[in-house]
Amino acid sequence: EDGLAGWLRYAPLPEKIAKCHAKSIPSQVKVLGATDGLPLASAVNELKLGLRGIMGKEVDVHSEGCLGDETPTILLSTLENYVSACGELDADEPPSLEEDGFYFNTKDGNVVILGSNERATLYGTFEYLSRLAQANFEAVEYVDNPEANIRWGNHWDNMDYTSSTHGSVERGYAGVSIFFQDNKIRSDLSRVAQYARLLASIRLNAIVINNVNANPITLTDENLEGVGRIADLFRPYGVQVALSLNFASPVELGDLDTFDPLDEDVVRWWDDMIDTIYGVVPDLAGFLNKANSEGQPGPLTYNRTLAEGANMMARPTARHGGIFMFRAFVYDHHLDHRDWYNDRANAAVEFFQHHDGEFEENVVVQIKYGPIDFQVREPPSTLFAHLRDTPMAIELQVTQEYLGQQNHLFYLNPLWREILDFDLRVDGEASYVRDAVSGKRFGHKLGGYAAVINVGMDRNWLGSHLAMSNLYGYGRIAWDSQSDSVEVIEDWTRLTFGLDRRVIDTIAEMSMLSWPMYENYTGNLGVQTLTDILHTHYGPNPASQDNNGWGQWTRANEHSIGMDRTVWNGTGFAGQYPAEVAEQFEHIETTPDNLLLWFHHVPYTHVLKSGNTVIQHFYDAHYDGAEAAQTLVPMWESLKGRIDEERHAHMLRRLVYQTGHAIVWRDAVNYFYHNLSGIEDEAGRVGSHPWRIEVEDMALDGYEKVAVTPPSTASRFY
Ligand code: BDP
Repeated sequence: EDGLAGWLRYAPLPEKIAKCHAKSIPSQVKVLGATDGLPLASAVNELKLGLRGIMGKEVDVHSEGCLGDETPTILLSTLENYVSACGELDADEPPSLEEDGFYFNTKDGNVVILGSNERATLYGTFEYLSRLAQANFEAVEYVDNPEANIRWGNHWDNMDYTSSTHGSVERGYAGVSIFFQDNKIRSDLSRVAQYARLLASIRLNAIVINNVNANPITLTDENLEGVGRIADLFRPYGVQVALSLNFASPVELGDLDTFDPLDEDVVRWWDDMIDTIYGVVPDLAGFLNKANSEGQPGPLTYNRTLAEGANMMARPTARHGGIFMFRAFVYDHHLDHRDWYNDRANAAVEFFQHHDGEFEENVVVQIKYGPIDFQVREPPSTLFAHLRDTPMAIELQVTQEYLGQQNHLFYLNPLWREILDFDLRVDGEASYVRDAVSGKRFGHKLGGYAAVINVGMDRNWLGSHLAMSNLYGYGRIAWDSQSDSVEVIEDWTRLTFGLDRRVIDTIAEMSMLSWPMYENYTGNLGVQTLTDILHTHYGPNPASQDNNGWGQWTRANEHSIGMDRTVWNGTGFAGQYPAEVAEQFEHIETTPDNLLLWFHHVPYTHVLKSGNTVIQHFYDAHYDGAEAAQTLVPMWESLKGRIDEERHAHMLRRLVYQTGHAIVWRDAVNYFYHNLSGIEDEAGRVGSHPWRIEVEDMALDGYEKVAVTPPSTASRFY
């Protein structure tokens, strides 16, 4: 077991269970209208594979026929095909299906799976197999519709070629790209075909294959032919390909001397280019663009608005039925850090609020969940409350940038739920982030989810076996924002490691512990994740947060800490929320402790609602977090023999590393604030570990020194 199969292992059920339920599985499959290379055909293959694996059962497949004869049948079809071949469905209520939704019925001895389209039928098939693999044989009948129609993955894969990487992945921690190698599309794309199955099984419907920091050469004829080959591998699973575009392509790739979005030649260049791309991939989902941010080109370069820039490329995309995802992650990374009133968190609303309603209908603004950048604790982006006339999507990260880079266990669903469940109170009415992004709150058909996924060539996809629960969990939450985090981790565990209750409970416990634990030893009270900010976004480096232009500041000095984002005395960010929420965050008394330093600048001696001072909370939380991390290894060790040796050993190494690194984090952060504030830890721990040997006191003989940043990347566990 190397993890390659992910949660689609189709492992045999325990013999007793399989035997007992064998009869409830029909031996005959009827599939209506399957064409090779399209999702219905994949559904049949998957069904055969799954039933063989899980139940040891072979089935006969017929390409026509209706329900009704005496033989129990598994029926796979789109609802439309079924009705035209067999007439109205015999159900109490005719199923009301939305795009990508399916009807599932195992009640009357048959298994009926009817999708609103082909990929929906495939989703229903995966659902059936997932139930079986979890030994769930309950007879049920239901309709499952998605909450949002945009359920995309984003890859930050680079089309690059350096001496050390051949297709690197930005913020990727699982090997090189499965798509690209040496400035080209890989000739062997077998991993892509396997990946397509995983994505379809969690109901993602599109995947952006290249980095938002896009290399224009993705669009050369040769590379587009390769994009076509990639699309051919995703198509059978109903996953549409999308591309990130570089705004300066007309200059970088074409022979124009401008990329001004209002220049006629530029408009024509993009029209032709987008036609060409759709000529190669007619069912391309659309495009993603990062403009005027972190050095990327965009319309602001020519004093054109962001809307003018997005629309120029969205128009030809619309002609092909595509969606244009436009990122809201626009900010100035050369902010003057000495200016108390400067605040990167304000940027998205400042850049976008006056352009609401100016975008073409197929433009969706893609917004990171927090106003800064994937931190361990952020309030939701204020932009979700400002774009009423523009569809939105929320951007999440499956890749654990800032969050331990797949070396630390961090189960993300609880964090995502907290953001999605936040009520922004627009116009004093219930306005949950989940309803803003699904389109429900402001009445848009388009809307949904994007997540940055660091899948790479590592056999276990994400670098760590347990991190795969985040990819699985992302699919679940993008389909149903209310999915319960514990249920999700339990389902994933059953599918990934089997039915042993002890294994399920232990992995659920470790996973549910992971966010509070990581927050405790990395950055408390909303101060953000205190990682190295300038390069790796990994190990502890509280000193790197301030005194730079990037704007992830803590404003820590000898006396006090926190970003004052109030309207009355600070950067004004709190005022970007609708009135009720703004009022809450404006005042220290009504700001929850866990966001205190996000909104307020207070002395280290400020007393929290918990009764503790800020500094003592820092000290205690870092000890608590690091101590909690020590429980991971014994918990995992207790599963030895209950799961396969290979995955057990692999994870154990990571967890051992994490427990050590948690102590490194604890001491680095505590020492830093202890030195800065000069305030002693009431429990006398900080600065006094008799057993601790500082690195300065160690000597190595016979080694040559090489600089490694951060030092932990030199660890064999990295
Ligand atoms: C930051 C990442 C950087 C990305 C950028 C983005 O550190 O690698 O290019 O976000 O989202 O979090 O565009």
